[in-house]
Amino acid sequence: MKIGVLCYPTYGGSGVIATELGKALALRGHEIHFISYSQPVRLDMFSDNLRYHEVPVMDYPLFEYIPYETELTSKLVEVVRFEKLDLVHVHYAIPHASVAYMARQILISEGRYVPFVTTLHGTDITLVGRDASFIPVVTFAINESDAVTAVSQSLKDTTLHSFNIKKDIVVIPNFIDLKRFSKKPREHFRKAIAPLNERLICHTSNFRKVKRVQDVVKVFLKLQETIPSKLLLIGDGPERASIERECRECEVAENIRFLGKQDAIEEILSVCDLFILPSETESFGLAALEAMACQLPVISTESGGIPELNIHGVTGYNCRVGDIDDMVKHASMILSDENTFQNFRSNALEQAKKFDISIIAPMYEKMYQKVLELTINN
Ligand code: GMT
Repeated sequence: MKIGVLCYPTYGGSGVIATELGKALALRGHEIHFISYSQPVRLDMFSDNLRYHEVPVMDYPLFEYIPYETELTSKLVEVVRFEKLDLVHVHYAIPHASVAYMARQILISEGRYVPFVTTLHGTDITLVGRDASFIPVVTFAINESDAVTAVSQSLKDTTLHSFNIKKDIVVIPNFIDLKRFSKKPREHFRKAIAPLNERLICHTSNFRKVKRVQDVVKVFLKLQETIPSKLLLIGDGPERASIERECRECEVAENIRFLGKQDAIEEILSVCDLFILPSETESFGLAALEAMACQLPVISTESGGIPELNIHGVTGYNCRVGDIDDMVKHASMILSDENTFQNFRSNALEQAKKFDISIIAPMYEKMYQKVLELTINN
């Protein structure tokens, strides 16, 4: 199949999933065309089956706000025409679903129908999409999609609850490449960070408010009173500067490290002992899955789709949003007994295996085939 992919190219989970899926499908023989305003960060491998088309973004004095949607639509139409794409897969509804709809209409006027699949990722529904100003366009574009997927049952339920959706939504969970994300022997690295064999606590995110990174620090500060530990914070974003400033002023500042954006996250996860994800909302929690694949138990919240991934009492614990004491209590339960800790570690890996890309990529393939069959039969 020849598939066009619209996604955000940045470090966000939806861009990562879009790119990794595209790479996997290219390896399975499909021709994948990414269309975005800059090269997706995970598009790091060469293959004749992988192409990237940059959307030119015109800066003109009249445009106080750049008409990106119009430029993206034009680019998509151009790529479909020239590359003869069979289908378009859009990741993150805003604005990609309405862009794909517009492109489909333009192509219909030329006598060809190019179907599009919309994958809902989370904040396009839970935060941004529910804003009243977006509702008519998001609802229409979801309903007009040839197929719709959501990355968790929870996100599907929220979408059906928040919008007037007539289209069937299929749950296809996020995935991981276990060949890349696995615990690597990096003892020298661990010794350098934790010379006294302290426990290493870890968090990865885009440091947006919804991630509640300040809760990670609060949990760590309490936990380290009884369990010698260090905290590694990976990623960057709007909340980082203020949280980093506060951490510099605390007594154990030397035990908290801000590592910024990292490409080889699996190398860092490999030396850690526990992952904390205290998000306010989280449709899936891809960062937690990456950690679990590297054998880290997870302390997270019970919000959104997290409980579908992190099994309470088995791979970690899910606590109420903001319940620091409960998170500390459960983190201590996991870390203070070696047998318990090793059980949680192996349970985390077993659970992560269910989300291997080799299991999930064929689900998308099947969905594309179904959509194409319906298109031909209509
Ligand atoms: O986590 C973010 O804020 C980024 C956002 C995105 O779309 O890039 O992530 C969402 O999609 C990820 C991939 O499907 C999910 O793993 C995240 O749970 C989801 N984030 C939220 O729902 C807050």
